[in-house]
Amino acid sequence: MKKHKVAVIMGSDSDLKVMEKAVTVLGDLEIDVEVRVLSAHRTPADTVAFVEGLEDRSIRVVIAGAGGAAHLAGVVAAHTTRPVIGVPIASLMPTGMDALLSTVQMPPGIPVATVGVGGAKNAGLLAAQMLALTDKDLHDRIKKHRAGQADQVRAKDAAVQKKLSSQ
Ligand code: RP5
Repeated sequence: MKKHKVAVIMGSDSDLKVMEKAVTVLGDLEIDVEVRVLSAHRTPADTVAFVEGLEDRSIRVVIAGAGGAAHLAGVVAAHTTRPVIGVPIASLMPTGMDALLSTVQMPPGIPVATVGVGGAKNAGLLAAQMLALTDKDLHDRIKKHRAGQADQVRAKDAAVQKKLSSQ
């Protein structure tokens, strides 16, 4: 078993194509992930039961993605003091503006750290950075991940330079 555990939950299986980006990056950073479809309005009792059992299952951060009137992250945050990261998903409105405002505009007292529309990868990275506050090995893996990203940008830069210089 890995050292840390993060829950990645979503309002519908139609959100999975976005939310699997969080699952992938957490796996790359060697963090255990529990993935669930839980709806704040279609399965409200299951959602609350899931959140109430978080601490017993050693889940330290929750990433919650939903579209439309996206209240899943806020409902989860209301039932736990574990940090909750919200991912607004473009589903009912093509821009995702409905989900963005529903997730980000939490009234004072119950915070949800909201990433951009469809920003599940950043949600995974942010969860990892929270866990890395007390884990140097994980911190080192995050630094390595960033270095790999920088190498990819440099390779793209070199390719663009080469292409333009041959025109
Ligand atoms: C929300 O409604 C879900 O998060 C999803 O983004 C949206 C549509 O759900 P489905 O009709 O695809 O199940 O609750």
